[in-house]
Amino acid sequence: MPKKRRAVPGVRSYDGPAGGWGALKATAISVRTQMDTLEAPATLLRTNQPDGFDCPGCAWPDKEHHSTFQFCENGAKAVTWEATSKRVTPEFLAQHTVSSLLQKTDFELEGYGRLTHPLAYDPGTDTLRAVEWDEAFNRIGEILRGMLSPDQVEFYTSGRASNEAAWLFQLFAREYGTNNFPDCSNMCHEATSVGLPRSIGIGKGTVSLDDFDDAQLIISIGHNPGTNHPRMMGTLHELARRNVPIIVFNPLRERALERFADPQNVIEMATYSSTDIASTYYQVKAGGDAAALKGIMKALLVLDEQQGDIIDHDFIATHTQGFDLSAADLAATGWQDIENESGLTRQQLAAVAAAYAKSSATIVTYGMGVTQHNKGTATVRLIADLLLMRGNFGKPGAGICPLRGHSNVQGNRTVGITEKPSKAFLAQLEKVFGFVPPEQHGHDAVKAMQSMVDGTSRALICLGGNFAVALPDPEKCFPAMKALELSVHIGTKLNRSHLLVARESYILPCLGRTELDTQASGRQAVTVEDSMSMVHASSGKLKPASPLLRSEPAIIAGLASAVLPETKVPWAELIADYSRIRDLIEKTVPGFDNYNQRIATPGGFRMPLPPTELKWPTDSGKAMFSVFNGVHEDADVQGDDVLRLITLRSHDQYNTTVYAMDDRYRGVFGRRDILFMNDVDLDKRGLEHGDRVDIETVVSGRKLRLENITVIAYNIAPGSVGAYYPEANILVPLDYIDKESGTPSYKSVPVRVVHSASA
Ligand SMILES: Nc1nc2c(c(=O)[nH]1)N[C@H]1C(S)=C(S)[C@@H](COP(=O)(O)OP(=O)(O)OC[C@H]3O[C@@H](n4cnc5c(=O)[nH]c(N)nc54)[C@H](O)[C@@H]3O)O[C@H]1N2
Ligand SMILES: Nc1nc2c(c(=O)[nH]1)N[C@H]1C(S)=C(S)[C@@H](COP(=O)(O)OP(=O)(O)OC[C@H]3O[C@@H](n4cnc5c(=O)[nH]c(N)nc54)[C@H](O)[C@@H]3O)O[C@H]1N2
Ligand SMILES: [Mo]
Repeated sequence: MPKKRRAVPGVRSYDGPAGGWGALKATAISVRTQMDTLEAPATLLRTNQPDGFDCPGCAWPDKEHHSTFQFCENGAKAVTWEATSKRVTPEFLAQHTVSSLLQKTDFELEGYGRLTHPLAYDPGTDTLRAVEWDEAFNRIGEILRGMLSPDQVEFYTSGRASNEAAWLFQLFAREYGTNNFPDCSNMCHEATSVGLPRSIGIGKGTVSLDDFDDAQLIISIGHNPGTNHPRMMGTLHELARRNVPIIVFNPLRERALERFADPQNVIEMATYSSTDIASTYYQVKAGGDAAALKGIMKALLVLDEQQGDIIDHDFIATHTQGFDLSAADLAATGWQDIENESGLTRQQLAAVAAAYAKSSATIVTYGMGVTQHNKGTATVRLIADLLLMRGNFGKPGAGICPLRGHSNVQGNRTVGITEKPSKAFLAQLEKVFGFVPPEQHGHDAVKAMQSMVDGTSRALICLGGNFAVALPDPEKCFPAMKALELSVHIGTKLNRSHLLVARESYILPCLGRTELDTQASGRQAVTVEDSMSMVHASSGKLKPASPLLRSEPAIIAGLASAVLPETKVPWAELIADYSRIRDLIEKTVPGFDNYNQRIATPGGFRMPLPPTELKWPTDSGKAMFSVFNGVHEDADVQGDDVLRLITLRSHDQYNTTVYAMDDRYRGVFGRRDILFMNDVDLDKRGLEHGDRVDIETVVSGRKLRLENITVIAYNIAPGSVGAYYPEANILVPLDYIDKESGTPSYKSVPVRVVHSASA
């Protein structure tokens, strides 16, 4: 008997499939509220077309990049949000103090529209005032040259930056003298970038879109493609219609993984029908994936003993090392521990093993549900182990598929945004440019912020993003931003990190992907690398939001020229024609041979992926099995009343950018102050659907609290609760990280939930 529940404002169950007409309607609304509607159709149709721009929405690839326009609700939101006709003018800023703007929500701040002028903070009036570009560059140059050490400066990159911008940015910082490169990847897929090289020799996925045509089984762990990689839904939809099993592991029932109506599919649209996506849906506990993966592998070993021919012993002997140790550890791991930690039964995990044993080509896809945990790196390695056990590399239809975040986050890393550069890369920079780059490793995102908190880092230069809001623990991060001597933000829209002003702060407004970028040699294109390692060109056509905007490469060149009077890099020449930047990328980064020629073909080219040819660039030259100690995450907190908090994205947001206040598929409308909780956990606490609660973090010596949140009954694994990012970041301690990769454990914060004291 379903429980009778009280009505909660803005909360109602969503019974339809994901996608469908609701997606078309939502797109129409974002076009109407943001864009000049005359420009909208042409702009949206240029998304991911050969002569168009790369969609800033996500890093999922497109077939050949010249197919017909693929409708995507959240891609359209990302485009219309950038191509908005709203503007943040100097007049507006003169009337609003920075302190008053800080009282606004993230949604309101970006909602004011595009930045139009370079801005400097004026402490006398507490406002941002327009400045000339050269005034900003010169003053930033003076301050940076005055630092005691280049290592007092942090150079942050958000993964929307193009290859050209990112490569110039690392060149600038390394010529200046530091490897401090915090980047959004450190909060995202760092567990992949650290774990996969240890297992298979490279930190990237190994599948292409074509592999999905040949796959016989998909295992999807910890990602929500209906919202975050919507174009992937077309692929999953096709597979489901061909009866390829899709096994999902996710604590929440995500609607798009259950049922999806493809807006591309005329019949589904006309008949209001939909397709079931997941063949089986396992509601694993938050942080329970390692246990589940170990259970599946343990069951697979048993099957192999019983039936033979399940484990690919030939593949293991030829291509791998460490299998025996891994198998011994699996044998020693008890079922009771596996069941407790995963929340799944031995029978369920054995059923997955049986399905896996039947498939001759399997792809495992995964996202933040795997990486944002304090054993994220070790869990990524278990996924590789599972695939290696049946030789699922180097053949069609098989491999590993980490779903990247920002549309060019993978490319940023490829071209040198890393705090741990290889010796070979540094040597090549020295050879080509004749300056000696610093060897000492620098800071990742958490270390950069910790150095700002303890006062050793004094300046922050951000190529995009919203550093302080994306990181955990605003109670520590926000004051640290304000204590800096200098902060500089290259951005398109106002956000909170810009407003947490330092002693001196500059905001430098840049062109977005959709806009025309004209330099001395004419219209320019930039390049990006998608989740499947395809590199292709992107160029916008829209008239820039303001005549004063500069491109990201031009701004970086302007900064570098002002900071480094003796520079060895011909910055102005490079900006006149971006193909010269690409020539230099080709000279300094392996895999970019004939870069300019190869991006002239629609669809571009693929970066080298040795594991697809059964080559393993690990130390041993073989793929390496791993051993995951036990089944637990690091948090040393037990207790019946402790829950694991997952922080996640709503359907209407892009990271810290909130487009609107709805989360349609989860049935939440017009609000974000929500905690999702299972009925069993509600009952245990004497709570009811709609009650106001306070949430308190259990791991920290400090008191981290989020108060007066509405708890709602939701189909989420018992023991796990969910709340929205970035609001819930206040509950995530800055040092609560995966020690191997430095990634914050955004998806397994131990918390207690009680009736709100303020209700
Ligand atoms: N529209 C839109 N698109 C985006 C973004 C956006 O914010 N909006 N962000 C971009 C970026 S930077 C990224 S990194 C990606 C993020 O894309 P996702 O990886 O999909 O990220 P999240 O929304 O954080 O959701 C993670 C999913 O993991 C599940 N999960 C949480 N904890 C666990 C766990 O312990 N185990 C398992 N198995 N599952 C778990 C959650 O229930 C949720 O369904 O999307 C990119 N694309
Ligand atoms: N609690 C919690 N925290 C998380 C996560 C989570 O799941 N839970 N996810 C983490 C993840 S996966 C990521 S990737 C990070 C994201 O961290 P970031 O990448 O730092 O954050 P974004 O919100 O994507 O950045 C938005 C800002 O980018 C600027 N911008 C937009 N377009 C452009 C452009 O074309 N050029 C430039 N220069 N600027 C532009 C705008 O000013 C906008 O305000 O957050 C992390 N934080
Ligand atoms: Mo991300």
